[in-house]
Amino acid sequence: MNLKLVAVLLFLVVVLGVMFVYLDPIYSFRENLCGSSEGRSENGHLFRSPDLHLVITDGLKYPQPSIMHGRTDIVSVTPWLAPVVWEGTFQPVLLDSIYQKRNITVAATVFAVGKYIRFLKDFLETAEQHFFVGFKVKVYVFTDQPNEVPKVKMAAGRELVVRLVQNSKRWQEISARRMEIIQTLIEEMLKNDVDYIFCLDVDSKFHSRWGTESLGELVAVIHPGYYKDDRSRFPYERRPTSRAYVAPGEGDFYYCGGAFGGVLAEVHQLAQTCHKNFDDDAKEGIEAAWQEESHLNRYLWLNKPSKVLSPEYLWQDFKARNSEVRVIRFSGVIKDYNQIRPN
Ligand code: UD2
Repeated sequence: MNLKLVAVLLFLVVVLGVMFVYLDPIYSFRENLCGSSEGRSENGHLFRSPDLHLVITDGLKYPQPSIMHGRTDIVSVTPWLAPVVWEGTFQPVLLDSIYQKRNITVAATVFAVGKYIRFLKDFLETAEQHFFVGFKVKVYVFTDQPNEVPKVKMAAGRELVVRLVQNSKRWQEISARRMEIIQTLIEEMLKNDVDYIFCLDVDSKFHSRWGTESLGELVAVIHPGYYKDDRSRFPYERRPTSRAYVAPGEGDFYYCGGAFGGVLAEVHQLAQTCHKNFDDDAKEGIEAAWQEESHLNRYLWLNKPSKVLSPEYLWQDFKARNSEVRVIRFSGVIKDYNQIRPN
């Protein structure tokens, strides 16, 4: 082969290589971003519909919405324009129709370690009655006593997955270590068909609908105990030496450790950050005032939730219902800490 031909061939190989390296990711990125539906616009350009917007079923009927009339006793949007979900601010028929079309799967995690196993039956039975009814649901139960997990009849499309975890001598450790386990679970789940995940306390029961209105990228629940208080009274971690520290004059709301969720990538980042900060604090001999709940609150101060659920989504049975709470959807049961905690 003469030298000129070799040079031309080499040149072609380099040009093709450059095109592959630079153009392929651009096309792949566009495809990933745009999804699969494809069409041609009027002027002949190829376009792809991203379907990121909400699509309803043609012919669906529901009450006319208004931007003039609605609830006036509560605030239903945050200063960063995330919805705050209260009864009367959403239309279940409309939202269910949108997410049925998307054929979503929702996962829930719940930990029942040591004596907390006694709460699991009610949690699971009431979840069957109220949590994403009519949708594909996977409930992941983490326990040190897999044989004690109650047999609860689940509807078609709903599944219970039991995972073994270690017990601990300290309840604080059990509660806080959930973040690490949730982080690992999500890393596994990414291969599965799960779209959203909610992480919930076991010592609670569902009393009313918890459904598609709660879906969002990063979802947090306002704690029922502090939503009328000035933020100086919130039980944030106040020692600057902790990675959960929230300074005076900072913080939006006090969020619950007992319920949060969102899409997998967002909840993964939240769990990973809270787990790492909890561990790094521990190495320096510090444990935040409310363990992972304090780290969660620090995280959600810096990383604003895209949807906020009102205290309807985590009430406490010992509290009388306030008038603005028209529906209690999920509520912590009354428990005797001396009876159930290991320390
Ligand atoms: C609050 C939070 C909780 C957590 C904790 C601080 C709410 C309603 N609860 O509740 O989520 O942030 O403060 O650490 O916001 N668990 C066991 N076995 C045990 C102890 C705990 O399985 O021995 C699990 C169980 O799923 C329980 C959860 O950890 O629901 C939280 O523990 P908790 O309910 O005792 O925490 P509590 O009431 O202080």
